[in-house]
Amino acid sequence: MNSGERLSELAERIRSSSRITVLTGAGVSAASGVPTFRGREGLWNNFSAEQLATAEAFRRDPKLVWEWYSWRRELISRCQPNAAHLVLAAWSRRFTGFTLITQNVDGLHERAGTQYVIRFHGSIWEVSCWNRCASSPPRWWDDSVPLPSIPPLCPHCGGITRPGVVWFGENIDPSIADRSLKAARCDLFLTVGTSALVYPAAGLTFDAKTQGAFTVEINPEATPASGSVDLAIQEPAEAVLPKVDALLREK
Ligand code: BV8
Ligand code: ZN
Repeated sequence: MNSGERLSELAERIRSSSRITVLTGAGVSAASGVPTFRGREGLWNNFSAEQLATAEAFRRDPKLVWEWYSWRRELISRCQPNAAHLVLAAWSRRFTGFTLITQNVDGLHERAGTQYVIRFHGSIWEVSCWNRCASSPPRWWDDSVPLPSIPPLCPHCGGITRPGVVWFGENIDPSIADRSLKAARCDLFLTVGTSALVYPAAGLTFDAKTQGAFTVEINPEATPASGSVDLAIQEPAEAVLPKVDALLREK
């Protein structure tokens, strides 16, 4: 199948599906200028995941880890949602039975107006008390740029806060994991802009397939999921999604 045929196939599948679930990764924010994790300019290239995105790293050097998150927050605050975010947001409003699960913590899907985003790995715009002090909520919104101090302090106990994200070696919030597994029971599952390396998020595509969904991957590079999905579209999300949306509007 050529590219045009692949896009038409995807449009046809969307038309005939009553439950559509989309899983996104850093690639969907690449066109907005948010560095991916493993690309050439990937975030991890300068740092290793083990160095920074783990509770052990934070325990060892909270200032270093917060300097990395603060740098990302400032960068993301200057980025805008791109065409891929905007099409997915329109679909979240137009289609009933539509669920968007994102691994991204940048908040761009929400800023694009997407309804009911499942934030699988939390949000860079939320924090929680590192001491989990009794008077603080489990997590709270803090989008201050720049941060008032590094590390920022918990207003309830004066201790330090941590970013409201899921680190390597930490469990996914059980209710989020449960909602995501339920959402994988769908007619059409789209995985967009993820290297399909990080579990359990990457497992959702295979869960969807084993439960009978037609699975589609949108990613300019091949990934460990490419050989298993029913349709692989090896093009950038910000090019593919508007074209598919245009096809949907034709009929
Ligand atoms: C868990 C939040 C149970 C933070 C992230 C050993 C010890 C401990 C754990 C493990 C272990 N071995 C394996 C594990 C499990 C581990 C894991 O999977 N590790 C991997 C590296 C092997 N997972 C976990 O630890 C998870 N928890 O398993 O709990 C447990 C408990 C205790 C002990 C064991 C298990 C928690 C993982 C969550 C980590 N947090 N982020 C933060 O953001 O700072 S993960 C981080 O990477 C991102 O959130 C993202 O979700 C994830 C994957 O990255 P991608 O989004 O896919 O981005 P990437 O750069 O990789 O790829 C971008 C893609 O886009 C590319 O393919 C590119 O081609 C494409 N692209 C580029 N441009 C475009 C494009 N596509 C479309 N259009 C474009 N224009
Ligand atoms: Zn506190």
